[in-house]
Amino acid sequence: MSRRRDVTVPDLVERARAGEARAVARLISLVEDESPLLREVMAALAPHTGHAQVIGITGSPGVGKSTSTSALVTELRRAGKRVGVLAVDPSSPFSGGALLGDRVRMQDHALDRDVYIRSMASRGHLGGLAWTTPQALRVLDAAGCDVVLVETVGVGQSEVEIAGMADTTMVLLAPGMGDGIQAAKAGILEIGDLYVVNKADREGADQVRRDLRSMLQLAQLPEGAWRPSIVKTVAHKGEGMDELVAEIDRHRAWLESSGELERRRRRRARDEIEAIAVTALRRRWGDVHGRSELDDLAAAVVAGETDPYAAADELLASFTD
Ligand SMILES: Nc1nc2c(ncn2[C@@H]2O[C@H](COP(=O)(O)OP(=O)(O)OP(=O)(O)O)[C@@H](O)[C@H]2O)c(=O)[nH]1
Ligand SMILES: [Mg+2]
Repeated sequence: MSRRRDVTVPDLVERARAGEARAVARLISLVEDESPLLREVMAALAPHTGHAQVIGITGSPGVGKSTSTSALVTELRRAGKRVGVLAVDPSSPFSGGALLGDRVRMQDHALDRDVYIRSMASRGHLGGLAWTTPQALRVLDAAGCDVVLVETVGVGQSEVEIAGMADTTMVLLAPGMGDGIQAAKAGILEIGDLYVVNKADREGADQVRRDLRSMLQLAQLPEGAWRPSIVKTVAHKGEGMDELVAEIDRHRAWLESSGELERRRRRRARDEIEAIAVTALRRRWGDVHGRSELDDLAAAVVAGETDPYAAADELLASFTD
């Protein structure tokens, strides 16, 4: 009965491309719902992608990612860019919930037609973050965003995954959060193109910067490699945002001149194809829905009736049947 059913994919795509927020929202919901329509959606979007600059923003809980994102949006809007914001919560199966606070921090932009803000959950999805985020990015890209900011809280593997999806990855730190040690532990020193010491109005910001700089200097970089820069900001006052945008632009120019942009995008497409293929394989084997062929084979391996290699062969053979 619902009118929604009457909406066709070409119609939705056309409206999203014209910048209609509701159509964009609907397409991203199709991603979240793992809709069977996605195949058609992605085919329709493909010719219109490749324009958006994707910037990943990560860091420990509370460092100021959402506040910085909002301040960056302001700065990018001043430069006349259309901006998409994707807040990905890697720990929640529900969108909106944990990120409600973000909406409040983003309300400056709520009425701006050239800003599209969306929270997205990823847990509970068959392919997780690796599967949902790139597809949502395609939607925003095709919808005409010049820049898409992807905020993810740095827990577990999520920041490394997001870094793989972004052209430029920004890692936020703040004084008083034991970030120096945390940084080394979580391996964030390998993923940042830009490091932001936020809450520079607080004591200890210069120490964080010094610690970070000396840790970054230990890295052996090949000739011509990008040397990550460090910017100090006070996000809720918008301080340092002009410098941050200048560094983002400088990194962008390096990405293009070095050929790294193309390399990153190909690697991203590779990961995306892999995530879709692996998801399809898992679904086929019933990995998530109750008893499956995989369970049966596992039981056989435990019982010594077969070995893992033979079992894997059997599983793959069943896929090509
Ligand atoms: N003093 C000071 N406070 C800041 C600054 N930037 C953000 N805050 C405050 O820090 C708190 C956390 O900011 P958020 O932007 O929500 O941090 P977040 O990293 O998005 O947090 P999660 O999404 O929960 O991981 C808020 O109360 C902000 O107002 C800053 O530069 N200086
Ligand atoms: Mg946040």
